Amino acid sequence: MTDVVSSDDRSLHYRTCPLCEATCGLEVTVKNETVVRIRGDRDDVFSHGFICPKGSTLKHLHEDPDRLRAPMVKRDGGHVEVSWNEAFAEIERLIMPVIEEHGRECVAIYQGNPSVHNHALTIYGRALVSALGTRNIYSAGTVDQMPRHVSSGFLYGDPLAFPLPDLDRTDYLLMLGANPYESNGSLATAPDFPGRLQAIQERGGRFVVIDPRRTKTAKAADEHLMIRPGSDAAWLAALAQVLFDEDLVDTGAAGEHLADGHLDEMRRLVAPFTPEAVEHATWITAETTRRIARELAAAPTAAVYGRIGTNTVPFGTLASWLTDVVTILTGNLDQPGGMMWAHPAHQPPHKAGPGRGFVTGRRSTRVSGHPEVLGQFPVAALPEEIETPGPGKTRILVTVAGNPARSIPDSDRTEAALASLDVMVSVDPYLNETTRHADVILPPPSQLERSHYDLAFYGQAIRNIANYSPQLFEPQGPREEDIVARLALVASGAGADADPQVIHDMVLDSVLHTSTKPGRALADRDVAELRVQLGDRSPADRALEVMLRSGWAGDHFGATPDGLSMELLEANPHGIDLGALTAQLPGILRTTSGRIELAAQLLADDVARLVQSLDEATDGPVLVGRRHVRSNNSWMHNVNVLVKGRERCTLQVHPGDAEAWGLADGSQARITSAVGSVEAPVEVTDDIARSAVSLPHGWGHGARGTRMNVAASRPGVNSNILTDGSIIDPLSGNAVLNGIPVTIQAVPDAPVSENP
Ligand SMILES: Nc1nc2c(c(=O)[nH]1)N[C@H]1C(S)=C(S)[C@@H](COP(=O)(O)OP(=O)(O)OC[C@H]3O[C@@H](n4cnc5c(=O)[nH]c(N)nc54)[C@H](O)[C@@H]3O)O[C@H]1N2
Ligand SMILES: Nc1nc2c(c(=O)[nH]1)N[C@H]1C(S)=C(S)[C@@H](COP(=O)(O)OP(=O)(O)OC[C@H]3O[C@@H](n4cnc5c(=O)[nH]c(N)nc54)[C@H](O)[C@@H]3O)O[C@H]1N2
Ligand code: SF4
Ligand SMILES: [Mo]
Repeated sequence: MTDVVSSDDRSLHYRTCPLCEATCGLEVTVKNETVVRIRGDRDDVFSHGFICPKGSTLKHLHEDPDRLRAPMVKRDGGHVEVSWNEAFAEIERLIMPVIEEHGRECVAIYQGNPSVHNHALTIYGRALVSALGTRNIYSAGTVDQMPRHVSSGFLYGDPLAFPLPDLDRTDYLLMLGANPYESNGSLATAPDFPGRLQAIQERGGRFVVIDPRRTKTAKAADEHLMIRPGSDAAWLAALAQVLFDEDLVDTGAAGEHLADGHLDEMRRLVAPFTPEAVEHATWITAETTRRIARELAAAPTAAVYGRIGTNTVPFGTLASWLTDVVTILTGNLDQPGGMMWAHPAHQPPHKAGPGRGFVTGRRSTRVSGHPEVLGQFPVAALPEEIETPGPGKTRILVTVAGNPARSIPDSDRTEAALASLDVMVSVDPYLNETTRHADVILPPPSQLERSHYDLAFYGQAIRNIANYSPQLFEPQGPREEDIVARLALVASGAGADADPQVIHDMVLDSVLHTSTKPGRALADRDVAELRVQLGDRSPADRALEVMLRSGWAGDHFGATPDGLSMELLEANPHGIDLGALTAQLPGILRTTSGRIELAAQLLADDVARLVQSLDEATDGPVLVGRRHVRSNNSWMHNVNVLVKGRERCTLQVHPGDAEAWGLADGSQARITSAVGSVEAPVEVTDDIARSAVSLPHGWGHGARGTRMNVAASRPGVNSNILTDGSIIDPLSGNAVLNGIPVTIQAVPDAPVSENP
């Protein structure tokens, strides 16, 4: 029973919040087709009533007058509303001649962050990419977590198999470059992350935060160490060095799965990183490094968890790898209370044995030769691919749920590149800094007008959970999968009038085909027989139904009667808890050896660069980012209840630096990097390390041609004007967004005008 109708015509609905990775359960009260209240669902099996200030704003997003309800087409430099048929006809008219002249290598796609918070886009993304017929694939993954994929790919053979901190059972959490008190957690889906951290302390455990800022999370921690931005990899290597040097290595049960000789190779690789050798480069004293290594080794269970601050730096992949190395050396991999893998309901059971392994660099970018990773190119390289003439130049760009004009490095260059495209098409609900460059904008229904299942985030949740939310309101336009299907058909050359059902059938067939492959639970089943068993649902939900029913926890279309089905999920609107994480070794391994490749070659090869960095650490100011609980990257600044109050887009400066640079709290500073310059109001605070400064990302609104009126009234400045797209982590192609060298100057007060 999803809906409860009370006496005064109010009805209660239970939905999972799709806005961040925490997957909180919401209780939505509706009266007369209008949302009158949203609060945390106290009966949600995972979030138990927790909610953040963004959760209740699904109402505001749904009702936002600036949210696009009809497609927009560019006419005479501005955007005008058109019908859906006209929009697709316009796309066909614009793209086909360019494709005919330049071939499909002139097409590129960028998939932004909300496309993994939306199962329709997750399921239909591949169909769109294959219809576009291009290998120029970019996503927000290369301004975010790609290092974690690459290190997991090399270690375990599967780039999606990254271990998660077992927060609810750990005795000791070492957390680097993450601030879950604001972000609510990432690559570790754990609603009420703050509450789970407090619970570690309440049961006598400890959590330690490594961050150049004294964040809210750091303030709650038992210990906080201010680290030099970008140096986590070196510091983690030092922890490993101490573990070897002091004979504290005990790999525990995971030890038997390590590839032969790799432990010795690891010892050799980290040997140069003595605590003394990394002291200057990391700002952490040798004594402290030794103590933390000993604490990790002594703790009954410990988890080492790194996020944005460890990923979006020049050694992102090494830092990500070394978090797992320290985990393994202390016997905490695949152990309750350590780092464990989720096993989401929709996945098949794991099978032990050698896999296909993980490779990168099967092709490379045209201009700078950056290797492909996970089938993608680094998005930091997108602008140069658009600018640089010659065969293969990007002329057509499709963006889906992304705002690269604010989220990728070097925004001035990025926006100039977007403006120079032959054709740009965006699937997006807002006319924002990116979509203002689009020839056609296709707006999806609101979050309340679609169903929701966290396909991506249950794969990285700290418990195995299944929770499905039906749509609350009937969509006012086509569903997002219909939009993507029609776009795919136009792009494939089938024409603007082609029936999207063709794509829906293809997507469903492909999911059915996968779930009936040899070795799968449904291997001997007839696809036609399964198809008729599917409910009368939206196309994306039919594909989801196959995935859920064929997964390890599924009902296998009747063969496992107690298993998950859509009916069972609908009958459990607060979710189904499939339990704490369980040991997954060795079945999860997909390396060619079937073992953990602890010292995989490409990772080992990059260590020389890390050794070299120890001598290169300079003292100049560097810029780091930050998040605030009331923001969500670049796109929720149009919600008044979230942006009202004190200015949040400030440059945080340490009091000592402020004095040296002639800055006062509330004054203006000019921040200049190798690629750009911005001015921001100064916030003097000792919550930031000396010689680091911090600006949040995702601001810089009010650009000409955008239609986000609230955001334009509180524009802030865009920190990505300062980040440099030519500097990336070479193994993952991930952009460097933290530790940017900058210079800071005081901006003299504007002269006070004499006239009233
Ligand atoms: N300097 C700096 N830059 C950063 C970061 C940083 O820490 N520092 N963080 C990086 C990270 S981690 C990320 S993930 C990226 C995010 O990068 P992006 O994904 O490019 O940007 P977002 O700001 O998340 O914008 C999301 C877009 O999707 C639209 N949207 C929202 N919901 C939907 C939907 O359901 N369907 C569709 N079609 N569109 C939707 C919004 O209107 C918006 O245009 O930014 C990165 N950029
Ligand atoms: N409210 C809110 N929630 C969000 C988002 C949002 O924009 N707003 N975005 C969502 C997304 S897309 C993501 S990916 C997650 C990110 O989730 P988190 O990783 O938890 O996000 P941040 O708050 O950016 O935390 C990164 C921390 O790293 C620190 N840092 C910077 N450089 C370094 C360094 O070199 N070393 C170390 N050790 N620390 C460093 C920063 O000071 C910052 O405190 O949050 C998600 N949740
Ligand atoms: S923490 Fe994330 S999932 Fe939970 S209410 Fe806030 S935005 Fe939604
Ligand atoms: Mo992200």
